[in-house]
Amino acid sequence: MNRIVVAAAIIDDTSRMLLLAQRRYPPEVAGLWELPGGKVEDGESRRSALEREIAEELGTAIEAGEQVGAAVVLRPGLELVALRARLAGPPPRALDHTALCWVDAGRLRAMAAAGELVPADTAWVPDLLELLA
Ligand code: 523
Repeated sequence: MNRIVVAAAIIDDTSRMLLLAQRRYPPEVAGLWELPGGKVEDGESRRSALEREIAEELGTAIEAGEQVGAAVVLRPGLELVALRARLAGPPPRALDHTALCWVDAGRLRAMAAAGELVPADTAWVPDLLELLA
């Protein structure tokens, strides 16, 4: 069966900044930065799954919207999809990650070039740069 992992492109429209979260595990990607999210459970929509994951991982609320970029195949049967999102609650906290940071387009480009993003998420950098422009 095909499982979906959803990830949040949380963008502050006023400051044109994107929220990144630093992974704590597994060792292969620990220390790298990602769009936070997790697996869609049976019976959940992608948006409600993402809203639940963000509540669990960041202790805040988002409104999830349209898909950003293309789906990325993580491995056979597991696809990663990014959704645009807007913060709709208190400042996010790193409950499941090592750290959080807000980045502008220039910083995102530099982090991607330096290999500081989780590999799968680098596919979305051009789409994210467009949203931050
Ligand atoms: N990714 C990924 N990028 C990204 C996320 C949120 C997830 O590449 N922005 C990958 C990492 C894992 C898989 O998607 O291979 C599941 O991610 P996640 O964060 O749900 O990890 P776990 O630890 O919750 O997954 P399980 O332990 O397997 O439930």
